[in-house]
Amino acid sequence: MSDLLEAARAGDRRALSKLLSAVENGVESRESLGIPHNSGGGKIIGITGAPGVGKSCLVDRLLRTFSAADMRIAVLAVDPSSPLTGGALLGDRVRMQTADDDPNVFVRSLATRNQPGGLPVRLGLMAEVLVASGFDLVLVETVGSGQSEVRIVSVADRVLLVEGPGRGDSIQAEKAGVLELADAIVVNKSDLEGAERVASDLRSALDITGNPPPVLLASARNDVGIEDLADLLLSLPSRSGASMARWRERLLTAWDAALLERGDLDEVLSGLEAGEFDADQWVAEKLEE
Ligand SMILES: Nc1nc2c(ncn2[C@@H]2O[C@H](COP(=O)(O)OP(=O)(O)O)[C@@H](O)[C@H]2O)c(=O)[nH]1
Ligand SMILES: [Mg+2]
Repeated sequence: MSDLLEAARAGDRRALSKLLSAVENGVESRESLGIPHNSGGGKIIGITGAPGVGKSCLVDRLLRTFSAADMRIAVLAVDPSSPLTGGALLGDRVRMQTADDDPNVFVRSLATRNQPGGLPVRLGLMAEVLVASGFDLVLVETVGSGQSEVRIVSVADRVLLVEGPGRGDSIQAEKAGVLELADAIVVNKSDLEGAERVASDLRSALDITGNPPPVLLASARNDVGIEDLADLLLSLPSRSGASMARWRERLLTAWDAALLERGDLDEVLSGLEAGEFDADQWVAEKLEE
């Protein structure tokens, strides 16, 4: 085991931050750290849903609840890159107020920097490093738009989809294919009108799948339904039937990572730009090798 991982396991937060940076920058790998492939044990939970639906507020409530039960919880918050700063937005840090002064809680924001699928290539390994560092649960909050909502299954053992009232969410999620992959759904903002309607619409839409995930109601604002949600997340079974879709996303993510981490990527891109070959041709050649 690397010294950093050992120190992180012993509760050294600076060592953990350094370790995560090393993983994020590709300095440390699964092999160098001796971390086994994720066996899907359920400790890594993806939290996805449209922007503004209340994911960060829910995560903050969950952190308090788990911490009060003396569990160690880590959060990886994936933010859209700001073209100006290239970094994470401040909002999530402000919202997750619990984080800074609670020894049971560790929060880290990550920028996506135009990664394919909207997720950082090494996000999965970072989450696994947190598990290896002794966290009982790792929550991964995604940007919640487009492909990242689906790609989260390549990283997370379980996926919680957050919905809210009044935005035609269920239809959106259906389009994005997230409904098919979610292991549980929480309709947040139950303090607002229309939340129960959204929940019952979702339940009836999902009933016909023969394999519906649980649909809960909660209000992060009023701290309602959070205990039930926390309990559910602790023993959430993987939804059967979502398995092939998961493996498909895992394969695509591994494929993207392999491509992006090629040493000759810049040359390939220049070749494409110069019209020396086209992308389909190049891929076909590599597949034959
Ligand atoms: N009424 C109501 N508003 C909420 C609730 N949870 C979050 N919000 C508000 O929704 C907005 C977006 O919340 P945020 O957690 O940042 O959403 P995210 O983009 O999904 O992470 C904020 O203005 C919150 O105050 C809730 O349970 N009820
Ligand atoms: Mg957020």
